[in-house]
Amino acid sequence: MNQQIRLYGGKLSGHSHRVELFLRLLDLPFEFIATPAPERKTPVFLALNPFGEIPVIDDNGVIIADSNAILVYLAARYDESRTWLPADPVELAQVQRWLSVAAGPLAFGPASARLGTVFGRSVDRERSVELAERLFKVMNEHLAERKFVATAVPTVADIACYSYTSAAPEGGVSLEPYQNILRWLERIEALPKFEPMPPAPR
Ligand SMILES: N[C@@H](CCC(=O)N[C@@H](CS)C(=O)NCC(=O)O)C(=O)O
Repeated sequence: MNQQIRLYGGKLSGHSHRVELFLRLLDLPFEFIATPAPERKTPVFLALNPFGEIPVIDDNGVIIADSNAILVYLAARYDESRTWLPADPVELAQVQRWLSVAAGPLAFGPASARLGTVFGRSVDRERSVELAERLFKVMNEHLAERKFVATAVPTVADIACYSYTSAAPEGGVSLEPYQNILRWLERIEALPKFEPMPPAPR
C-alpha cells in the first residue's frame, strides 16, 4: 500500500516551506516530520541527506534532498499537465534560470539576512542586504511585464522564489520599493490551497 509522502522539514525554513507549499498546491497528502537543527546531524538523518540539511522527502522509498530537486521531482512525477515544469526547451531553461536564482542570490541575500535576524546566526549582514537589494531590483524589473518569473503561468521557479522573498522583511529587507514583486507575491498567494509560512517569533 502506498504511504503518504514524508517531508522532513522545519516550519520557519523557507527551503522547507517551498516544498510544503508545492505539495499543497498539487494537492498531495503528506506527513510533516519536524526536524530541528540537532537532529539534522544524526546518523539516521545523514543517511537521508549527507549534507545534514532539511528539506528531504521520502516518497515510498524514493529519497530526495534539496528543495529545488524536490520541486522538480514532484512536478515531473505528479503534475500531468506539465505546466509547473514545462517540457518546451526555452521555457524549461527559464525555469532553471530562476531555480538558480533561488539557490544563489536569494539564499545568499534575503535568506541569509533573515538567518541573522530570526535565528541569530552569524552572517555578513551588510553583504546579505546588498545582495538582497541587487536581486530585488532585477526581479522587480523582470516582473514589470510578466505575471510569473519564468513562463506565462506559475512554475516551480515561482514556488522556489516565493518563500524567502515574502519573508525578506523578517530579515530587515523591505519589499515596499518593489511593487511588481509585491503584486507577484499576491498572485502566488491567490493560488488554490496556498498556505503561508508562519511568521517568525520576534
Ligand atoms: N540547498 C538546500 C539548502 C537547504 C538549507 O539550507 N537548509 C537549512 C535550513 S533552511 C538547514 O537545514 N541547515 C542545516 C542546519 O541548520 O543544521 C536546499 O535547497 O534544500
